[in-house]
Amino acid sequence: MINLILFGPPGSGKGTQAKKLAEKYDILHISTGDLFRKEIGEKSELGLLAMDYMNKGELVPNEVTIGMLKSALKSHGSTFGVIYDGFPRTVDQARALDVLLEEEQDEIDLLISLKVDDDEIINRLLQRGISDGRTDDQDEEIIRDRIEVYKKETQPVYAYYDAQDSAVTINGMGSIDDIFQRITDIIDQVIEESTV
Ligand code: B4P
Repeated sequence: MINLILFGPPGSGKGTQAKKLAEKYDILHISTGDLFRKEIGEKSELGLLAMDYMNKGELVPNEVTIGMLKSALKSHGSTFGVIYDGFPRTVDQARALDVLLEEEQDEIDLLISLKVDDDEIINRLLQRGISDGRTDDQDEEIIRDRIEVYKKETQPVYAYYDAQDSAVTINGMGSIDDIFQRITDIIDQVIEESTV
C-alpha cells in the first residue's frame, strides 16, 4: 500500500495532478471536493449542507467531511494505494485519518505540498470559474477568503506531517507536465525505498 496526500492551496493543481497520478500508479483517487460536488449534484442532505460552506469559501465541518471520507474508503475495498486530494484540510482531519489508517496497520507515506503564488492561484481559479462554471471560483473575494482559510486552518497540517518526517514541498508553478515529473520523481523514490 502507498498512501499519499496531495496538499496545497486552492487552485494549486491538487485535483489536476492527482488524476494523472492515480492513472500512472493505478491507485485510488479520493477528492473530498469531488465527493461534495457529487452530493450537491444529487441534491442530497449532505450536499445541501456542504454547498452553503463551499459557496462562502469556508471549510465544511470536520464531522461531516470525516464521515463522508470513511464511507468512501469503505465502498472501495482493497487497492494498491490511495491518493488523498483536498483531505486532510485541518489538523483534526489529519488525526482522524491517522486513526483510520492505524486500524489497518497502515500510515501516510508522504504528503506532497504544491507551492504556488497567490496571484497565479487567483488567475487559475477565475479561469476555471469561466470554463467550468464552478460557483466557488467566480468571485475574487471568495477566492481570497479560501486562500486565507487555507493559511489559517490548512497550512498547520503540513507541520503535523513534517514532524513525522513525511512532508515535502515542491514548486507548483510551471507546466502541468513539468510539475507531474517533479512529483513522480519523488514518488518513485518512495516506492524504491519501500521495496529495498
Ligand atoms: P476542492 O475541490 O479540493 O478544490 P480546490 O482546492 O479549489 O482545487 P484544486 O486544488 O483541486 O484544483 P486544481 O488546482 O487542480 O475544494 C473545494 C471546496 O470544497 C473547498 O473550498 C471546501 O469548501 C470544500 N472541501 C473540500 N475538501 C474539504 C475538506 N477536507 N474539509 C472541509 N471542506 C472541504 O485546479 C485549479 C485550476 O488550475 C484548474 O482549472 C486547472 O486546470 C488549473 N491548473 C492546474 N495546474 C495548472 C498549471 N500547472 N498551470 C496552469 N493551470 C493549472
